Amino acid sequence: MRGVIERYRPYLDLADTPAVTLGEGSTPLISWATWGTTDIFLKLEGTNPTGSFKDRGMTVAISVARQQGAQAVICASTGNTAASAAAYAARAGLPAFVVAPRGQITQEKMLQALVHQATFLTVDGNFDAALAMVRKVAERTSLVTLVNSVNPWRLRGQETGAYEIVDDLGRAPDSLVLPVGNAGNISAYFQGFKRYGHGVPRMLGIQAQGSSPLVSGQDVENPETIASAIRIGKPASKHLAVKAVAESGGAFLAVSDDEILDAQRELAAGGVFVEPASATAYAGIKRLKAQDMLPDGIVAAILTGTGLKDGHTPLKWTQAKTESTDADRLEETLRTLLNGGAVHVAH
Ligand code: AN7
Repeated sequence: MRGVIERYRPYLDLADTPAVTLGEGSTPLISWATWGTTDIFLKLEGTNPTGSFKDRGMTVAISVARQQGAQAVICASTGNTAASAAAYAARAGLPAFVVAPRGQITQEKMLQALVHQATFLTVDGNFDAALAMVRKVAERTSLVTLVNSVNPWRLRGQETGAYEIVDDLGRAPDSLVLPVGNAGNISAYFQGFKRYGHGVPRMLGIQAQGSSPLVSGQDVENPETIASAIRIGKPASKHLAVKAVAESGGAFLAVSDDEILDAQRELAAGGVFVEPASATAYAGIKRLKAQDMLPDGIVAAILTGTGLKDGHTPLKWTQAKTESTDADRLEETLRTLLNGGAVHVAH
């Protein structure tokens, strides 16, 4: 497949818009575990071209922007939107401007924006302040097109994740679990399942405790969490997300940073390395399991971004053996670890 526009064009209402694509989408949906009457599936969105789910929306938003004659694109970002906007703008031959909260996005995401030649700016404030600023500027001038998820084409593109899950399973899952920051993705999936047919899952939105306005029902002035991608206190699409959860009989849930790190570690121990924001979804599943509240049937979790997006945070729980070795010491190490019961198997 050649990207989500070519795969799903009739569902996107794009008619003849030429696709600006990097071959996004068609990501793996893997069977992870069966616990009692619950089957857990994971959708690995980190396999998208820039390493996150944002590419699904960005291919559509930037294709439309280019067709409409945009001169440049702009976004605020906790990192992944910036990386994706920079790459797709580069592919389209358009200048990109990205505004990030100073010191609050990972170096890897900043580097992605820079290597694709975006103009990278920071604000002394959080993501919410950055988004308010770029929205104001995009309203004032027609020089730039806003490609945050308040641009409806972004959500249309992100609907394709739902289409793919239905194509893979032959129907919608019974429950869908996603990390929630600015609340665009949960809204897009809900819209997507409705548009594609074959059922709508219970939508379960997981937030980080220090950054959980949809759980408390109140905007958060100073959001805090180790999951920098979802450090967002005033979600732009909260009205859509609240509707998605209410209409589908779902819920919002908050998990602590410790639960997020523990979920990241457990996924990695099973071969799946995701960034902390994505581990938040799995932390939600673990919490429900621990409380014996895991729904029956198929539960699919959207793992939104690759672990390589944040190489620093896992240092909190990884251990490197730094001393040098030789054949004798290596053999001794193997004997100790494999016979001594020191090896932990995750499942
Ligand atoms: C890995 O890049 O908001 O609820 O500016 O990067 O649709 O916001 C990223 C969000 C989940 C939350 N997982 O999705 C940005 C940005 C990862 C993310 C989310 C983000 P939304």
